[in-house]
Amino acid sequence: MKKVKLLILGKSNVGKSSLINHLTQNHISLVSNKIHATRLSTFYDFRLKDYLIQFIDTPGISITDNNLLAKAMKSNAQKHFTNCDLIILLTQLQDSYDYESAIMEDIFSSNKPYMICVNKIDQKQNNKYTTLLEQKLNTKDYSMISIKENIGINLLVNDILSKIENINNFTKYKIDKKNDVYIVQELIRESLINSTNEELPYESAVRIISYDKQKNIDQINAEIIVTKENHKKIIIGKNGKMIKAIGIKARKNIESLLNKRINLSLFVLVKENWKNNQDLLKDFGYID
Ligand SMILES: Nc1nc2c(ncn2[C@@H]2O[C@H](COP(=O)(O)OP(=O)(O)OP(=O)(O)O)[C@@H](O)[C@H]2O)c(=O)[nH]1
Ligand SMILES: [Mg+2]
Repeated sequence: MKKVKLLILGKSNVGKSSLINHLTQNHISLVSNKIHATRLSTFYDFRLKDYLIQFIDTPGISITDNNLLAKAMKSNAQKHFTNCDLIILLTQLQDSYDYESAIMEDIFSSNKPYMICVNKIDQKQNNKYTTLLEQKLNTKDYSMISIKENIGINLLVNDILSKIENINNFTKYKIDKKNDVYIVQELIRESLINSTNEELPYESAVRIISYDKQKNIDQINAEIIVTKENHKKIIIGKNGKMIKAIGIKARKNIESLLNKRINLSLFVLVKENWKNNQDLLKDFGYID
């Protein structure tokens, strides 16, 4: 079976991870209404006719942040330009397409086949946005979808298929051995960021410290890393109530994904400047 690497790019919050979950019919990639949700480029398989599509989810790149974490997220997405066969630029109906036109420059220089797809058409219906998009991106060739309302998805899949059928040489890039661990790590972080508010989702990270695969039940130990003592207090909660809830939610999602029971132990740690700590960012898989 031919393996096709499909890179999904786009601004934070446009629905890149949601699209992967929808197409793979699995809760496999972290989804959140908080911006800068995804931090890792992880791979997810999807069978389409004679092809195995390997979606590459990417973090929506921040243009304003300048710490090592923001740079790592950017290069995380960019390194896959050379390691993919097809690119989907995902966007939405909005007032400005400056971000997308900047990404289009990178897509053009990669010389890879690409598609433009507009998500969340359930939210706004105004020609002014599509006119703006067509002007800014200089094209009328794009698909319109709503993942939430399941609109336009079959057409998008057909478009993907016809693009793939025109590709002659597929890239041989090998997926990181730790991909499965990173998927679990992101699902724990999903539970964490969807249970917390204000700056906490952005000030925290998750690291898998051990992953012991057993016949009946896997033991996973993970650390939640935060920048301040009071964040630690919030995450643990009164009598450990909060961390327990975060663990239960994450465990349920991981178990249904793996189709196996797991035992998940979470520990909270304060590391003030983790966003600029190269070793920690490496441990999280954010940099090579
Ligand atoms: N209304 C509406 N909301 C959607 C749709 N698709 C996704 N969302 C929501 O948009 C939010 C962001 O979705 P994500 O999939 O996490 O976005 P992302 O592009 O992966 O974001 P980053 O990981 O931060 O780059 C979530 O709250 C989704 O539920 C849609 O078609 N319509
Ligand atoms: Mg995402």
